[in-house]
Amino acid sequence: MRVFITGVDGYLGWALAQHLVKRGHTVAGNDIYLRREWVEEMGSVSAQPIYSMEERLAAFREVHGVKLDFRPVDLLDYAALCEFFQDFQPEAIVHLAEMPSAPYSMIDQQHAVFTHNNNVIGSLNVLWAMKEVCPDAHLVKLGTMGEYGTPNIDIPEGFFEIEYRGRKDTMPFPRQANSFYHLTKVHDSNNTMFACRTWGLRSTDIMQGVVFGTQIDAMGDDPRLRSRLDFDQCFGTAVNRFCCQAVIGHPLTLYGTGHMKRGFLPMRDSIQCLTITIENPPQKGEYRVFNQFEECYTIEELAQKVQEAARDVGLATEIQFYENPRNERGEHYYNPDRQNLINLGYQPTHDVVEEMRIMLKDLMKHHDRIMERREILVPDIRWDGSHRRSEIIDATPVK
Ligand code: USQ
Repeated sequence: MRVFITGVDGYLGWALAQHLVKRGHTVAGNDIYLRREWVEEMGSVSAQPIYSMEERLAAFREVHGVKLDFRPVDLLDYAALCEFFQDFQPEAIVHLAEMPSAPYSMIDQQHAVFTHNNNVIGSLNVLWAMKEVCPDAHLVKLGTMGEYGTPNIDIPEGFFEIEYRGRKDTMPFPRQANSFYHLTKVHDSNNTMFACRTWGLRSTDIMQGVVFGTQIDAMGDDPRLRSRLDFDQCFGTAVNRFCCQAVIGHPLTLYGTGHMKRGFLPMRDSIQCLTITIENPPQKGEYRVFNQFEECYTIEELAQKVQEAARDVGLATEIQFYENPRNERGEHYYNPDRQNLINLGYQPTHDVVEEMRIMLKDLMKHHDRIMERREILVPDIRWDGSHRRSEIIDATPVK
């Protein structure tokens, strides 16, 4: 199949491109390296060194034996996007080119507006380009579990049946996003659902949990093929940050109660799920939603798993509670479904601690890169706009 990946230089895009060519697909993609710039803006770097796109593309060809058809096209440049689609004629489009950080979108007015413009307009351009150039292609759009928020009832996959004043209907499940970033994903979902209904496009909206991991099998040992791995407060997700912290002996930074519950999945599961989705397209005009995660844990349980994995590789790690810079529920119910992907053959990784051991061993090689930037590990972007470093609220290590 001809698969187009927007954001192919990113954390998931680069891994997915390699996995797909190994399975015999033809891959093209765009990127304008914004992720590299944003992480630099945060005063950070990828813990795993990443190479220039030229070096990455050369390694891709050398190791995988095929060319990745790449252009540095901005999704906001509609004419260039249409031209690329016209030349490549994609059968599937995996849309990963968005600003993915909740804290980044909450820095100030400019960052909130940038996030909305980049994400919502970029995604709208993808929908229009599909309508104009390749209306039969399947859009695999990366949403987020964060679209649903943390309601006090079970979370279905996109839709639920509701009875109200004696009448029944199947409706989109309410979205209660908790950052300007997560809200862009809600707006994208609405635009995509509308485009499917109105123009007959087909799409799978992936509500993905928090991803972690340093590698997938397709990358092999060539460092030029490895993915980036961020640990700053904006682009480092919880597990990736905790593993980097463990490597340099920094306490694991648990925010607030540590009881916030989320769905997590290793990168290899994320890539497995995206591949299953691509290879099992929906009907024309269909808009379907898949919740994508391996299992749900509290952040404290997660930190304890990192602590266990760190112990296994010889690292002593403490957990510390910090004042929560975010405005989110500290205690809540959380029970989302994830049956759709299982029905299509998804086999969740069950040894999450083993995955963390692999990550820690990869990251230990880059101890000094993380150590040099240890001051950025404590967050200071607050949801109320009053930015200052968070304080430790309970320095007692968790048993
Ligand atoms: N957290 C800590 N300590 C840290 C970092 C995070 O306690 O050092 C807590 C946060 O307060 C939050 C939870 O861990 O309660 C998850 O935070 P995160 O930064 O790992 O993930 P989040 O901001 O939710 O966003 C990430 C990705 C985003 C994706 C989302 C999926 O950056 O692109 O959409 O995960 S989900 O969380 O399911 O919405």
